[in-house]
Amino acid sequence: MNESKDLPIAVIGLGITGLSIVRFLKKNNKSFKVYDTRDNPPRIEEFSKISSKLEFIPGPINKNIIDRSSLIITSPGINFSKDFLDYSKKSKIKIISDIHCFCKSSKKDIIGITGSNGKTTVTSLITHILNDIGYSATSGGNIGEPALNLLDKEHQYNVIEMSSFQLEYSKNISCKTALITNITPDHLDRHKNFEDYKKIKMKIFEMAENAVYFRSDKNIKNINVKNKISFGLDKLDDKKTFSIIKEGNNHYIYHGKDRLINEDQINLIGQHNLLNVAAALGVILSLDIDPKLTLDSISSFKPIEHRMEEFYTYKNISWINDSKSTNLEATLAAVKGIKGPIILLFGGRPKTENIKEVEKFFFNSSNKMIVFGEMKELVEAQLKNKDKIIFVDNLEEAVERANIQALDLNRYLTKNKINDKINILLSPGCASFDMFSDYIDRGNQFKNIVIEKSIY
Ligand code: UMA
Repeated sequence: MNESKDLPIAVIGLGITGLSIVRFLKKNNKSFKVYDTRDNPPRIEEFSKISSKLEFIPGPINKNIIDRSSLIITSPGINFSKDFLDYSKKSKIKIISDIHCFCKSSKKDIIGITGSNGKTTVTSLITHILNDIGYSATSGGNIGEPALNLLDKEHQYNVIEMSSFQLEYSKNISCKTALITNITPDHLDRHKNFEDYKKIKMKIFEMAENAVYFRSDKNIKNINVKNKISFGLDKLDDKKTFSIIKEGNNHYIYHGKDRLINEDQINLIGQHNLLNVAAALGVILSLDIDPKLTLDSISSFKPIEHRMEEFYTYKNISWINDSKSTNLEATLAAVKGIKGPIILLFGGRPKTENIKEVEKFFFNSSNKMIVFGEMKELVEAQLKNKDKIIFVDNLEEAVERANIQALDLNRYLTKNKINDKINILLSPGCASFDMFSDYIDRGNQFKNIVIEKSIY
């Protein structure tokens, strides 16, 4: 930390991250003030127990804060105005993230994980594998537990999910291994443009000892790290590569020339999840651990809540909660990996104006789409297959209509002796804020509606 003047540090935001920053600063005997635009931010009560209320200042985030502070440590959800950023540069007051502070303070190995999709699954999977094979690992960051809270209980490996919001205000973070799962446009309402978003994501490799990356992704390039390990969809013999290869009806993960594991041995649905497993294997290899030692651990890993979570099956119908899909790419990846017909629950607040690519979803003529929320307008205007699309007003109605469609289809498949499983998939491809407080609330409501109605 670099305090240039004898002024307090400004902590911006009093959510879970803000509170973790406050605890960190108190432990290090630093003086601080906390700013939040809300009078009653989410963690104000916990804050009052550990700090004086005088250290909390509600109100707009403006230049006065820069004049009154030696350094700014920001929460990820803050979108600073250009004026604010320009003035902080001019005043030479640095803005850093909680992740930046964590990386500078941690004494253990950090495995940093970012990407537009899959990062939470990979973070959990790596943590699970490492603990299962006898190492000690813990996870934090964007996955939920703010990274700074881990400093009190550091394990051999800190597996940290890093969002673009956190990386934006992080510099020269030195990960033992840094991983990018993939880069597709996301959060463009927050970042200047896609180029800027890519640059922010690539910052994870600055100072990393090892880099693991998706080699089939054109957006991940010019990695300036000595030891590179890749995963992709083409088979390479090199021992520093992992590949997903289709043989017969099955997909396999290869390490160089060696076949490691097949999709039936993994409890995760979809091809994108095989890539997530390959990414985790890349990280394992980067730590000089033999990937063959991890196969049982991979098989025992269970899907995470709200990410391709198959939570209910009845007859031949499987209900899958993928509420974490908050962008189109996540939804396209989800449907691509599923075998059998899909009834897709799609909608919310769109993050992009062009959704024509979603037409791909109708590659299977039995697929149907049920659309809700603000996305309805774009679907109405841009998608052609209207006979396969049903518009509804809320999630409850979406569940009811999906169930009717699935039962109809099931009758047809049974009559024609087709043995396909039917998938009802909530993979909204949108932000949730038009109808829910966040993706977790959306996923929980979905599961509750299905279970309460005892759908059959
Ligand atoms: N807010 C205000 N005024 C303020 C401060 C915050 O209105 O003065 C609002 C923000 O605009 C935002 C909300 O409060 O809508 C939360 O912001 P925050 O920065 O206080 O968030 P935390 O509660 O600390 O949670 C953050 C991450 N949230 C965001 O990046 C928005 C959590 O990721 C993360 O789990 C947590 O830190 C621990 O690291 C959530 C997320 O949605 C799950 N992440 C995005 C994603 O995965 O796509 C990046």
